[in-house]
Amino acid sequence: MIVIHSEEHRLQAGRSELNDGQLVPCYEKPARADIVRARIEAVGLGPIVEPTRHGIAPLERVHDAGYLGFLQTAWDDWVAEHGADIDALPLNWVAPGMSRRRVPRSIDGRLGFYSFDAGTPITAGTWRAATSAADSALTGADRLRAGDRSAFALCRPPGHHAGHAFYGGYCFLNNAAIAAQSLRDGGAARVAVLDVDYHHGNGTQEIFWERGDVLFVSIHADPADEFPYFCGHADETGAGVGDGANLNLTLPWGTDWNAYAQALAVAAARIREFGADALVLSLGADTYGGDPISRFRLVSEDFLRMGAAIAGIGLPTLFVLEGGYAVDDLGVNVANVLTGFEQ
Ligand code: Q9C
Ligand code: ZN
Repeated sequence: MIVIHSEEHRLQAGRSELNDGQLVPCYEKPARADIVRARIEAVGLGPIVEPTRHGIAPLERVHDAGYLGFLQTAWDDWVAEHGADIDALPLNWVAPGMSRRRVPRSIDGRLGFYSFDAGTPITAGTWRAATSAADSALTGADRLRAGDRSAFALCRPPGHHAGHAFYGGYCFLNNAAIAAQSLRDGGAARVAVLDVDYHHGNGTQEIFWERGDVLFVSIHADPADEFPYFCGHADETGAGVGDGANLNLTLPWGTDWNAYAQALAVAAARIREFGADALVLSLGADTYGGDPISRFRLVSEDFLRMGAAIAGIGLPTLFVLEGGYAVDDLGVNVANVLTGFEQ
């Protein structure tokens, strides 16, 4: 399968994130994409091509224009206030009952307004890296439209935690949602998004919450225990014409392949029943037992089985890279899903 990849991913290289009460080196770092690329080349998965630039219009199909404008200038505004030696991190958020009527003027106020965690630094290259990732996903969608059975957007920063007007969870632009919307706009009547990242894809859920034409299915750690904590529960099924087009399959800490495979079978059955024309696969490999911030127990061979199960859905499939922080094994785990799909 064709692999779409831009070197501009490395422009997102945050120094630190707030985790367990301290600033620690960012888990979401350029080495992640480098090791995936190296493994893709080693196994000869397919040609690696540059994304084509798609501009801002397909981003505005999914994200708020004010939010996109904020993201474009956030770093310059931060530097004007605080200098360039520190990454931009938010410190204040609204709690329920507090007003959100106005967008604050100061950069510190706006960072809090448009975010939901302190783990997602904005840096000098964030906007360029994030748009390169969206362009990779959009180029992959173009390939499906041209008739390819599959494509892989090897991109970072990831996207599935980013909503219509917010960033967080290392995500700024929702690459998978942007690609799914592009497939709809290109003529697919129904599109499914399956999210196998360890964390709930809260941004994708929010974007398609009231949509009956895009099915969102996510398999993830129970948000009662795990990030993003406030959504991803099984009783969240969508609203309006989208009621029933959102499926959350939650699993406990310690989940191994046996239990995971059962959830994957439920997800596959729901996607087949939905009658989608294409599948966007949010591919996080942080379900791996060796992941430093996650608590599932998949082993590397399980990712081959995961790929085979995804192939069994029988749809043209665009894989979009999300999380996975056990960097040394990330290349093998991600490539295993893709080779498992192709076999
Ligand atoms: N103590 C993705 O996988 N912080 N994002 C976790 C753990 C946020 C993960 C802190 C994790 C976000 C794309
Ligand atoms: Zn994740």
